Amino acid sequence: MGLAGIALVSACKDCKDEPTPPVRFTLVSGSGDLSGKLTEFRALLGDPLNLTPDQTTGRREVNWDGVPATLTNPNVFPGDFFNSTDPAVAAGRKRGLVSTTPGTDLRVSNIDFTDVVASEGNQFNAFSPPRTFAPFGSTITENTFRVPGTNIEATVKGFGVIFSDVDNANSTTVEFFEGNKSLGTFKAPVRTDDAGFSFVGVLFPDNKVSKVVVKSGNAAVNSGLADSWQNDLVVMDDFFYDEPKVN
Ligand SMILES: [Ca+2]
Ligand SMILES: [Ca+2]
Ligand SMILES: [Ca+2]
Repeated sequence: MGLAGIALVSACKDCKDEPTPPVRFTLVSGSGDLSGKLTEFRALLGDPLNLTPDQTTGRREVNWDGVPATLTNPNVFPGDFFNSTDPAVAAGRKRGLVSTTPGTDLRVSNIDFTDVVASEGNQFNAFSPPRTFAPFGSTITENTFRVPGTNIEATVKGFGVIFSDVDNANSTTVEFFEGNKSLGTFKAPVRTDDAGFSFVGVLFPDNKVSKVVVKSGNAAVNSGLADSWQNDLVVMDDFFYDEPKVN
């Protein structure tokens, strides 16, 4: 079972209005063998796994593995790749995800970023081989949602992400927003086995999540720093979210 909880979003210091009601959530997180955690989180998001636009239930997943070779390894990955609105483009690119970074670029790798951080080849792993994902010039990736195949802004109830090589219990977080209001920040657990994967997924039954800010590590993958507890380099693989909708 996931960890159900409530979080007080903001203390109302001097205001005379009613305090902000607690936010209900279900957290699913873990490291090591993630299979049970993913089964649990997929069930929370709902079935089926949607592969085409015009859906109202179920979930979406992005494993980066369908990204073409021309957009893999150079710093040219367009953050709206999985929200194409072009009728001529295949349905597989219409998943309603738009990612941006305050850094310089987004990058998809099929070689575990070994061309960037040579010493990390045996630490970064693809959960779904061969491709993984990371921001450059920053550790932050901001994710928003659209009705798949359109530019219509949408929200989700839940979002989860698999990380590779979390060494520091405070380096890697996922923060959820409803409009400008933070619904909470959740930490990824440190890696616990040779595969090195960690997962964080949170579902908010009463809220409309419009933005998910992922902080993967506390030093950018291309910082030139060696991976350490202090300068923890982390990459991402699979994303999971329920069908983006106008609620
Ligand atoms: Ca993958
Ligand atoms: Ca490491
Ligand atoms: Ca690391």
